[in-house]
Amino acid sequence: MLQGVAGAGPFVASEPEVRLVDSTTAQTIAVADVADNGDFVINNVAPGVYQLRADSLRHVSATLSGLTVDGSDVVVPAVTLRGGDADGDDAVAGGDISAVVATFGLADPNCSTGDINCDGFVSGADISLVVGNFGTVGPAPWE
Ligand SMILES: [Ca+2]
Ligand SMILES: [Ca+2]
Repeated sequence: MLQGVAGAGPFVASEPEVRLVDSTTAQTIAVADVADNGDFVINNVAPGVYQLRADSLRHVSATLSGLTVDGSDVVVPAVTLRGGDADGDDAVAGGDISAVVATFGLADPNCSTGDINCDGFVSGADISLVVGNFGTVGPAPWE
């Protein structure tokens, strides 16, 4: 079993998922949804070395490499994904500022491109996320 705790709050609204990849074959072994409290569990993981990849809408992905599973339960550290990737290219850059500015002040009930924190509106909070995480490129470190 593989267990972990991810970010909470706005992160949860943006459909986070965690993907388990076999480090040898690069094949995806499992994809886990992340619960409201940030928990995820992946059961029946064969012994081996894996990479975990966490991703979420409007956030930059993060990876944890060299994860060894040897038959006992593994609890991974929490990860906080950095928001601000409005255009979905897994980096926070100038295009993301443009995307947020272009929809600034609008209601966005579907959490589309400008609503980074998925609160239903494109506002200063979304700009702050883009500016605060500007230059982040995925996959980011798992931290
Ligand atoms: Ca981007
Ligand atoms: Ca917002």
